[in-house]
Amino acid sequence: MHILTVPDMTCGHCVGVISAVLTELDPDCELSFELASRRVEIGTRLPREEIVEALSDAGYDCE
Ligand SMILES: [Cu+2]
Repeated sequence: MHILTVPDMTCGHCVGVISAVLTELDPDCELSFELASRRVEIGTRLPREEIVEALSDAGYDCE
């Protein structure tokens, strides 16, 4: 489980893009979005660095 903060995740479109990126990386990942606080919870075995890199490539820097 990783918890990331994605400052540029501001609307449902962003959630859709991020969801698609993460699902492509790991079709079995479990995602929970909290738009107001810009948080994403990601249940996956993927290493955190791989997720951060993929989201960055998609235009969403995160920490
Ligand atoms: Cu958006």
